[in-house]
Amino acid sequence: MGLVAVERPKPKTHTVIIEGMRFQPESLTVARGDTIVWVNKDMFPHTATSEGGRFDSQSIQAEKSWTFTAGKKGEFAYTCTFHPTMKAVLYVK
Ligand SMILES: [Cu+2]
Repeated sequence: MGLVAVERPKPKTHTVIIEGMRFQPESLTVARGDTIVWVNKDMFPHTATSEGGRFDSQSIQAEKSWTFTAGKKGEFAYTCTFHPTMKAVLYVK
């Protein structure tokens, strides 16, 4: 009887494109430890700000990006504080 080795999946990197006043994809599911990169393709700043305060990119300038590593399970609705009609959800499993 040996020890059962449980392989942890390697963390992945996911990309959310911000373009045309939208987060793409609007719904993203990641695993704990994964990294999410928001890339602003618009010509003006946006933010990725979770409603519960879990994460806040602050202002992401045009052609810039912001990286967040998901450390906690949950469902995180987020928005852009400059454009409250922009809505998306990050699910961390
Ligand atoms: Cu915005």
